[in-house]
Amino acid sequence: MYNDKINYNISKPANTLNLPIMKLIKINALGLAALALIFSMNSCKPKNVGSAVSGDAAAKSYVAPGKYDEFYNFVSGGFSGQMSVYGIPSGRLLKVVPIFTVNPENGYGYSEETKPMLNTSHGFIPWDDQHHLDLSQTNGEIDGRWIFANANNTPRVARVDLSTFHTAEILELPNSGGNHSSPFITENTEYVVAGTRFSVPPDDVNGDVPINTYKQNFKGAISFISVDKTTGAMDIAFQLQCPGVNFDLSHAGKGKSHGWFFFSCYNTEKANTLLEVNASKRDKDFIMAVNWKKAEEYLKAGKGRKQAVKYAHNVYNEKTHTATSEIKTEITVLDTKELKDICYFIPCPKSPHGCDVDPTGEYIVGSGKLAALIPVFSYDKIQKAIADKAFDGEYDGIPVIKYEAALYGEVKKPGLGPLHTEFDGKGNAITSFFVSSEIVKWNIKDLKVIDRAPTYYSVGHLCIPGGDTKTPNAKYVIAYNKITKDRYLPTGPELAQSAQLYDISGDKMQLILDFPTIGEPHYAQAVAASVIRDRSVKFFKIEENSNPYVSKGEGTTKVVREGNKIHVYMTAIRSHLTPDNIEGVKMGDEVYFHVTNLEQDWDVPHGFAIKGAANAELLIMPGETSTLKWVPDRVGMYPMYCTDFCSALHQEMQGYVRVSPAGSNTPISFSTGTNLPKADSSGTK
Ligand code: RUQ
Ligand code: CUA
Repeated sequence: MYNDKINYNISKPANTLNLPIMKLIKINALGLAALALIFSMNSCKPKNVGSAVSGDAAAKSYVAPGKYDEFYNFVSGGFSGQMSVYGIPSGRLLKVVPIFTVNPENGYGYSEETKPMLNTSHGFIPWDDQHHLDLSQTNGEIDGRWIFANANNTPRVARVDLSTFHTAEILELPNSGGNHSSPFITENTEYVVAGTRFSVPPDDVNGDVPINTYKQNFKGAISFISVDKTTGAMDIAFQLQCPGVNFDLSHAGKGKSHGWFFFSCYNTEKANTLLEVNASKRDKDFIMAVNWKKAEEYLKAGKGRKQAVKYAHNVYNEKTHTATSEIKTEITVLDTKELKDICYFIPCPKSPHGCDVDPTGEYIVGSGKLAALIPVFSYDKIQKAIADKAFDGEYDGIPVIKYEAALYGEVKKPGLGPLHTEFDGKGNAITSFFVSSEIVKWNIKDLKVIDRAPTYYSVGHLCIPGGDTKTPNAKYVIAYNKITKDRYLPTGPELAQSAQLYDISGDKMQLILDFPTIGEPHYAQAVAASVIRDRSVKFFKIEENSNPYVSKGEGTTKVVREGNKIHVYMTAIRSHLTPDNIEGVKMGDEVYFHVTNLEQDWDVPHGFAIKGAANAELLIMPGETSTLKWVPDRVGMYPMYCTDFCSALHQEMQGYVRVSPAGSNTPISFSTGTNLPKADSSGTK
């Protein structure tokens, strides 16, 4: 029946079409081989792709030139380390925000002011794998202030300020490896949580142990990061030490379940090799329910243990336009094995991935990557099970709630390879299915499938504006796909990363647009444009600029030698740099160009570049000061210029730096327009 239904409704990748679902339910060694086969054959082309988009689709996603989109869509960049921002429904790319990666386009991570943002306890790390984003909330609704981002590889959480679209803060996480279950927030942004994907020996014990001592020596950690209500400043409030499973994803309770957090866990087998097989042995893994209000009580009662660790905390200051990095050395850890009633395990079939909570806070959906059904758990039943001690023993000292005691019901035969679920706020859920390449809408109350639509191909994530808040805005769902295959013009071995937009305002989900994305998209967030757009900073006030190297007018520009360091206090305004003729630089000097953009107008950045700089350009916002370090490598004449087409005479916005041999007696001099070099008065030391 299941197969009949899909055959009838949609075109399926041929290789997965005829696989009897029963084979998938009993996973044994053979079943695993079959699954491996499906996962590797997931990208075949449905036969009637051309008919998948109907006639009025173009009109639905059309936003006329000069008109604004209705929604902002913030999309994680995966291995690009960036976040990109699109307009919905047009799919137009509005901005790329570098977070965990250097960006030569605007000098992030290259300018002296922004380098500290990428500092870690391992030193400067210019890249990461950015998977998940979460918009800040107040009372369970998106408030438009910040968006949080995770870094998987070198565990970090970032906060991006949505008035500037700048990365404002980055916090490294100790005791973690592969910060995947992150950054998920509570309904008033009290906390951002970050669960470790890899369990590892804690940072304060000797990690030089045989890998096969995993079961004895490896621990899981979940960080609760507090967020200051006014400034957004982050801090590790406490960490939970947990059994050595792998935390995958999570979501906070909301409404009635506010005070709880739910985490999907896999590798409850505690395997340390060939996880593909060894972490798929148990019939059920877990969702871990965390009572964080209880954890707060233990913390207040002094039950935490201080642990010596090392982690970086980087903060960007919009007044000095400068980041600072501090290495911190202590956190407080709560041991969930000793401290009862913080954590409970709920059995969840087959390596759960997405862990999603519906808008009412009552239903918790676990998506087992290898499961042929979707279990829906009930918050009320979980509470009752805890009160009744309806447990199936313990796992590492933590009670395991009986599956039936926590279960509201199962969505039967929804599709293959469920990953993520979003909610429409009208009592329905939409789940992505990687293996069967489709999105499926089902009713939360009766658990019946209502509609399904194919994706091209192998969908990972889904996004409904506000889809994980108390008040979803269910006009669209956006699917973020893992494979595009034949959907775009060929571009060599790698094809465009892609998203697809569906209109879900009617009974049937309707595909209306394909649009490419930057990097591999994972979690995304969307919100009505009105929540964000009026908060936008238009320029930085020059009188508030407290960068130590600012020049607030051309009269204060200067060139100062301090030993072999030369500081150029420079300004940029349409259409010249001041100074634009500089002499007296010698081989062996390090030159710092501190460029202040004097413009006080929206959207007038100036750029700065100089020949031979082993660095990116600067892109300096109006009212901002930014610094480029340059070490000339040979004697001669070096052109410099503005890189951003800022005015009709942008091309004239240029100048020269003369570099003389070490030991020459060319004095420091600088000028603009006079051709009369003026010697530096503030001192050649
Ligand atoms: S997670 S595909 Cu990092 Cu993308 Cu679910
Ligand atoms: Cu300034 Cu071009």
